[in-house]
Amino acid sequence: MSTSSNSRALIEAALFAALAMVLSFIPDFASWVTPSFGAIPLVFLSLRRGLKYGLVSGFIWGLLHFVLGKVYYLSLSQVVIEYLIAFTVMGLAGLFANRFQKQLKAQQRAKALATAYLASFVACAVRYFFHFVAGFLFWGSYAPKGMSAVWYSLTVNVPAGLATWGIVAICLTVLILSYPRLFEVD
Ligand code: 218
Repeated sequence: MSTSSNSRALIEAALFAALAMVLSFIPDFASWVTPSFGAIPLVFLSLRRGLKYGLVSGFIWGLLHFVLGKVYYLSLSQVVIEYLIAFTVMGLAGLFANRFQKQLKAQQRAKALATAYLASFVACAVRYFFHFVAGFLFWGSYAPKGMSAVWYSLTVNVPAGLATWGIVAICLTVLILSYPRLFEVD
């Protein structure tokens, strides 16, 4: 890869992190179960540019929460898990970028869709696994009376992860079926 296409990819990673951050400002209409809309541009970028830039973009997205004061702080290890690690691992969708790109090029739309669903599922599952862990370690005191911290965290973070996967899957479906060239690089 030439230096200039490397920097183009990096610039895209930063731009899509910024876009993800803008979408993070959509109000939490369903408390902690509200889907994370920023996951849409993040998974898109990861499928377009691959694992490395996906992880970089996720890391920048996480950092932007600190810059813009949008962090729910309970302790240092909690914010490291929930804002640095959890946002960065969304870039794992990029693990599937090569397979996805080949399928798109071969016009295998159904296969490309299936790969995109798998990639977004893995990204959401790993991210919300970290929120689940932080949930029972740090957020247990918010559980309704008599509910265990682990069960409380599951009932919050599993629906949140599924909701996030759902909106990402819907948007990827539209993009892949109607604007597949957006995923192509140069
Ligand atoms: C049970 C529970 N409640 C709240 C949180 C915190 N949490 C959940 C999901 C996403 C994020 C990142 C900001 O959107 C945070 C801080 C939790 N982990 N568990």
